[in-house]
Amino acid sequence: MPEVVTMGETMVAFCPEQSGPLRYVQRFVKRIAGSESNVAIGLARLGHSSAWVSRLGRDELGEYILREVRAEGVDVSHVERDDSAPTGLMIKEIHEGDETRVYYYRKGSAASRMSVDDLDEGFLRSCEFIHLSGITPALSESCREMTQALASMAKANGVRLSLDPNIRFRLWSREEACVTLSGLIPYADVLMPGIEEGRILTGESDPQRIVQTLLAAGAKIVALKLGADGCIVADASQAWHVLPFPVRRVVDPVGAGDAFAAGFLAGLLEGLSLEECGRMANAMGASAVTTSGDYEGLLDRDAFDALLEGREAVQR
Ligand code: KDG
Repeated sequence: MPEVVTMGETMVAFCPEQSGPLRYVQRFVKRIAGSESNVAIGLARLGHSSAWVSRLGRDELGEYILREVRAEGVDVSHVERDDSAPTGLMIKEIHEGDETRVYYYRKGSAASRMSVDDLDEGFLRSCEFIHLSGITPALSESCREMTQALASMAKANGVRLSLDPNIRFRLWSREEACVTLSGLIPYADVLMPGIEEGRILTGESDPQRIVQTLLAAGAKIVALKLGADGCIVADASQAWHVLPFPVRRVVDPVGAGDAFAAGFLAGLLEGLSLEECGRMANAMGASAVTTSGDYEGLLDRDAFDALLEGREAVQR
């Protein structure tokens, strides 16, 4: 059985080969994009077993996603196919200074039709962690109900819940996000917000106060991502500011949060201290931003251990 099960939508992403308005772009690179499958892939790179649960259309794009995630060593045996709804799609547009805009074509997608009927309790109770992001409850009413039911199911079965708020304003309002995500925080054994999300969820601006407020709201462990400043990791009895791993050049920051989550969960699975989990998370986040694509830059275990130990990776 997988150690970690993640659940959420993965789309096909068309990424332009040139910058400027899409109307003038001729060529695109086809990739996959989905926060939860990124986390599952990150864990697999680090040698942990993971599964990704979702719905895809019974279409070629769905076939492509399934193939890619499976090829990364993730269990996709619980991905359902939908005969009457398509696989979600997103198209990126690159502007001056590498600013990226995203256009979603995911309303009514197969994944947005996930519901409590997609929760296979027998499968979900056998893992150590269930990882969710705040993207899933923002997809539809049935997805929102499903995430709440999943959080209760995890608690009832003694499975630890990991939650990345991943607030996407394209999908819901600040108010809707706050209400729904605040309802999930008491179920979170691990909560991994970015600093801006921490501000939104708590109304506080100081990082230490954000962490304390989220712990008081019921999260057991908080890992607050501070970008270039590393992270703060804390539980009821300890708090650490963990310094970042230096990055020479940021090529593509998308996916860094998912890599961070994979590193942190891997550390917990390996029984490491919170501080060491934060270090692993920072190192994974740093490796994700060095290449384009959400997860392509993630290191394999040998190279990752070499990075952690400050030595050169062996060239094979
Ligand atoms: O974390 C990165 C993913 O979230 C991204 O690849 C897909 O933006 C995305 C979304 O909203 O699902």
